[in-house]
Amino acid sequence: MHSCGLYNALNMDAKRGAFSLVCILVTCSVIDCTDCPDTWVPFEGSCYLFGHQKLTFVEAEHYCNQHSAHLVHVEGQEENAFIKDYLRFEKGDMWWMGLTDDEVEGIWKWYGEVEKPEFTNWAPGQPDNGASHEDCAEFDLRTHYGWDGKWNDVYCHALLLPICERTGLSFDNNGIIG
Ligand SMILES: [Ca+2]
Ligand SMILES: [Ca+2]
Repeated sequence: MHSCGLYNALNMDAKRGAFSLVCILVTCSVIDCTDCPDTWVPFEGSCYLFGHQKLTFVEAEHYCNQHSAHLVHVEGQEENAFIKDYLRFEKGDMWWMGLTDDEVEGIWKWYGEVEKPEFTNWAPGQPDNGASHEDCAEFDLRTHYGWDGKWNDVYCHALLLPICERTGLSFDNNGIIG
């Protein structure tokens, strides 16, 4: 899918799809665009795959690796908002991101990275390391909690849906820039 940032904003309002042609005609010449494989969603230079098979955290990371990706690393407010908005139109209310405190309790890190995350969006009272055993983070849209996609730690062997992220190809008026 060849698209760009404004496309995504429009996309959310239109429940996806209807504005893609508008984007290609109007905005791709003025805003940098991201090229993604089919079924992947572009946003700000990355491509996202919202999986439909429930997996454990490790299985989900492996699933993403098989697609040349990793479980999503949320680098800031805008990326977080993009994902939350997208999930409102998806079936499923618990989705993995690549964040874990499996190595050292209470020290959350993006899987495979050394640095601690600069941005987080935990739900009220989370992470709570429930039953002393919750070491993997998810977007939680369960209505009875009312967290509206905020982050929660859960048992890593829970079966949740994966969100994969990989680098996209960016374009400007002259073609590929990265
Ligand atoms: Ca924990
Ligand atoms: Ca929790």
